[in-house]
Amino acid sequence: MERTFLMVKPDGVQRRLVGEIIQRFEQKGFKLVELKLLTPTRELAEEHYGVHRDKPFFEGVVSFISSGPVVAMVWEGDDVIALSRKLVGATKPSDAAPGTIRGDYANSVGENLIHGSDSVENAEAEIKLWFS
Ligand code: DGI
Repeated sequence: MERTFLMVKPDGVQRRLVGEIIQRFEQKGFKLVELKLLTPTRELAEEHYGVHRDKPFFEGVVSFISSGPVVAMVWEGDDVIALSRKLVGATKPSDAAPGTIRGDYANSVGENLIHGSDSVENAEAEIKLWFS
């Protein structure tokens, strides 16, 4: 059974969208196996987005993620990594299809409500980083 790491970002918590977002994954048939509310330290945010360290938006994304409470979660199910990415939707607002979380609720590339692991390797690393 596959597992993935999902996180409702600070904008999702502030906009009271936690319940709506969780409901979508429950309705899809996935199982919630870990959940915690925390304000990530800068160090944790930098490690989480380490792959983007050289990108111009790195500082912005790190500051944003560590700016307030997030809901960190582990979800389980068949093909949950790829299917979650479909429920989340594309990063750019102009590409995020209606019916996806970002397509329905986000209009900014930076403040896009939710993170979802994009590969088995990253899911394992992110679950370890956030829940060990
Ligand atoms: O996996 P995603 O969250 O869809 O996207 P990603 O892994 O390519 O990027 C991680 C986060 O970094 C993304 O959710 C928002 C931010 N980001 C990515 N590309 C840009 C960006 N932020 C800004 N401001 N501009 C970008 O081009």
